[in-house]
Amino acid sequence: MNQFLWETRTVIAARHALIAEDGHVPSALPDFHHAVPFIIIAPPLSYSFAQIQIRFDEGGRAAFPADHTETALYVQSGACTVETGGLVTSLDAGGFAFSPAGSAFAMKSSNAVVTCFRKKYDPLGVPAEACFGHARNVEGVPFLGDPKARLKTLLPDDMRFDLAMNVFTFEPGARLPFVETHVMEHGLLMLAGEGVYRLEDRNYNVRAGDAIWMAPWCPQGFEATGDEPASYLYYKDVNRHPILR
Ligand code: UGY
Ligand code: MN
Repeated sequence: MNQFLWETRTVIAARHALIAEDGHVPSALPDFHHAVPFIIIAPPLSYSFAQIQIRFDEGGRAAFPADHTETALYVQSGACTVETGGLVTSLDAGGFAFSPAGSAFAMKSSNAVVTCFRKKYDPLGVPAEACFGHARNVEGVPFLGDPKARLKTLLPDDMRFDLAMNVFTFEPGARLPFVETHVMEHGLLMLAGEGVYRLEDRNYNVRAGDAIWMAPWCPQGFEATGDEPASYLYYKDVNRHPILR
């Protein structure tokens, strides 16, 4: 027997998961044509969200229906056009979009790889409208005063939104200042570089392409290792009373 066949870096634990690309398996979804969805994280693993990577081929198109689910999209590579709420926008790598619940969300591309975070909208007041942007136009704010750990909050930081999609970039040697333990759940994609992720009581070497699920209250820490900055995209549920979920 070839032992190599049975090796993977993927670990599924009680309150976290490291999901490496070596184990990805495509799904089929309605309204996907020449676009392959990989459902990286979803219930029953996660509680509040799904993390779906879509790989587009020539003439690719994909759509999510107008239902109770909202979508935040980030373009990892290539270029795509997205349509939601009557608006059409072209996005290249680093571009992002938000499509509110109740709006259909259509994507077209011949080469893009995108990550979508999807969650059931928890209504409060007037819902947010569709929005678009590019990470290069969002200021990276020093995290808790550390200029070597910079946080980009891509979506508007206000109570209309019940999810956040952020990009965190760490200079080599920079780290989260303490082991966080919080009610918010995370889905994460390593975009660049490498580092060590502390999850519950384990440490993992992580690199670009790795995905991580962190359950509510999963103790978590990160330190960038290697010579290049390390960067990750992540989802977080925000701005709602937990007992009302
Ligand atoms: O927003 C956050 O909770 C962030 N500091 N967590 C993380 O990077 N694991
Ligand atoms: Mn956190």
